[in-house]
Amino acid sequence: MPSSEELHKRRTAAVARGVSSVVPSYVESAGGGTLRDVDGREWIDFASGIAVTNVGNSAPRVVEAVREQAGRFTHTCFMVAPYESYVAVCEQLIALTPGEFEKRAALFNSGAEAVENAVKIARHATGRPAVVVFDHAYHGRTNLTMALTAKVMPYKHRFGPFAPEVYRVPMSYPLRDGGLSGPDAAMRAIDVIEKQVGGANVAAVLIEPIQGEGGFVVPAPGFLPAIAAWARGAGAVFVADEIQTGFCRTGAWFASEHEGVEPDLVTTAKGMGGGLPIAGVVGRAELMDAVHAGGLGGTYGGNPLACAAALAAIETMRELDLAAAARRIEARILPALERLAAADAGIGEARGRGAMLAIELVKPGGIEPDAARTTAVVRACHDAGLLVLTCGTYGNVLRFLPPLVIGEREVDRGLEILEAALR
Ligand code: PLZ
Repeated sequence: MPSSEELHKRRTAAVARGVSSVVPSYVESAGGGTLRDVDGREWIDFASGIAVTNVGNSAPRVVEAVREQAGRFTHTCFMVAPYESYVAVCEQLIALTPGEFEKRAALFNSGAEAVENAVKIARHATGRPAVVVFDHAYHGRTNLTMALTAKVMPYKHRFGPFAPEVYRVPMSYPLRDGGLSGPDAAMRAIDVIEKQVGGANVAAVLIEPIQGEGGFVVPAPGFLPAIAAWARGAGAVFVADEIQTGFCRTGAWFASEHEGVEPDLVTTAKGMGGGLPIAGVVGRAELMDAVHAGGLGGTYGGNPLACAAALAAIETMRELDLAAAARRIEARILPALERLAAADAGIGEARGRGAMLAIELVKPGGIEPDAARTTAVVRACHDAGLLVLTCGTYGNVLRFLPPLVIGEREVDRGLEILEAALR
């Protein structure tokens, strides 16, 4: 097998520079909570391919289901000749998302595509144009979702013009808004919506219940319910983007549950497919069914291999109770992060839920972001074999997203590496 160094040379000559990688090592195999590279090094996986391999890499049920499906048929296009597994995945989305009301679902290929379709559905159902999003939000890289995403570098720089009728309002960000309460932060956002957009113009309010790329920002308690209640009152569709938070990641099937919020629509992807590309929009039947027949779709949406993988991943999450596993990961990692934060004036906060945890690095004595130290710590982690990612508008958040099936030994080893890297 070629070495990572050789592969890097080939890559530079073949792969566009715009597509970059976090580590220079090329993967040979992966499973559970580790990856092995082509140079024979083992990595502890605190990334899960950006919150995707919740059930682990090559989870046995997923592998078996994909293999079995590949032998029967690989693609017909659900819009041409339908098959059961697509329907079954929609049934699972309906059963697992919050809210006992009547729902429908539709399947797509990527998170961005799910978000685009949620906006299409909300606009169609309400007949209104405006979409409200939040500071630090991340919703994708397609044209509409770039407009919905907050951060310019690297996501939007020189890629405009962007889609119109997108309005950004302040987020609840306890470390950075002076500890504004959830309801007060919601009032601040609602005031901007009412004064600058107008409730009657809003098709959708779109929010990540815990922000992902934007910095693992957990809004203050009461923020999400207040925003959802306002949307209901204004006749706007409340859309929870659970693409990163969904499928047991935060210790519940969906993060909206922690605040008792029942979104009108939920977007899902990532963990849903156990590593295969699949995404969904699920929510109120009257909204989903408002769209005319033929108005939603795509060649590959709900591809049979991806549906087989999703059904197997969901079964694995149920059988192994991976929501509980995520809570156990939180119980093991978060106190350790809090101890590190207490001893290090450069850690502004340890936060997160379940297996979606982070520390935000700041200049000692205040909350000025420390991106340089974040980069240095991440590099030291990589040198020592711990795969971690950064995030945040200011690039100063270290995030921890282990597969939910990771072993305690790997978690503890990962924390040791992190602690040494911070030193
Ligand atoms: N909504 C909340 O987290 C994807 C993006 C990585 P796609 N997050 C990882 C990168 O740099 O491209 C994401 C998300 C939330 C939407 C998306 C978009 O999902 O499957 O990447 O399109």
